[in-house]
Amino acid sequence: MMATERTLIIVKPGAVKRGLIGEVLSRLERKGLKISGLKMLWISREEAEKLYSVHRGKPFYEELIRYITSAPVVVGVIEGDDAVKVVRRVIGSTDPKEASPGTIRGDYGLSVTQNIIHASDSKENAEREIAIFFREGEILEYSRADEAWL
Ligand code: 3AN
Repeated sequence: MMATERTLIIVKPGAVKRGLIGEVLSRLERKGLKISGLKMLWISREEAEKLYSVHRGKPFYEELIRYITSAPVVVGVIEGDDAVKVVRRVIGSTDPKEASPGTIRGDYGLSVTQNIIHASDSKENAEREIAIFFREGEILEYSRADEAWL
């Protein structure tokens, strides 16, 4: 059973600084996923702590917070059938050294901290993470013209 879902993505600071915003968003678009919310912002310490609350106490936690707050990011709400799973497949494994070529992480780097893009790992986390960065009015309803062909 297919179900339209939404998920949160974050184009991370390293990808923004490397000029990869368009490339990353383009890969999600060409897969047939819909961008229903999008903004550029500089994540605050408080937002970063909320986003990564499950990682608090882990050895890489401080580095993660420092990195995600080090430069602007692009946050997006991505919609589509089974979007949570599909987006994570397009992105690839957490460790870019293990991520398959053809995935975003597999094609653009080697560092597990600076791994280009974040995406929610469950529907529940997607809703929690979307609420950190978006008000409902900022998420827009429309159809893609190619929807019937995807
Ligand atoms: P994913 O982003 O694939 O869901 P998580 O949720 O396990 O992966 O980890 C969140 C973020 O924490 C990753 N995107 C990565 O930047 C960082 N991270 C995860 N594991 C490590 C690690 N062993 N060393 C350094 N950073 C890590």
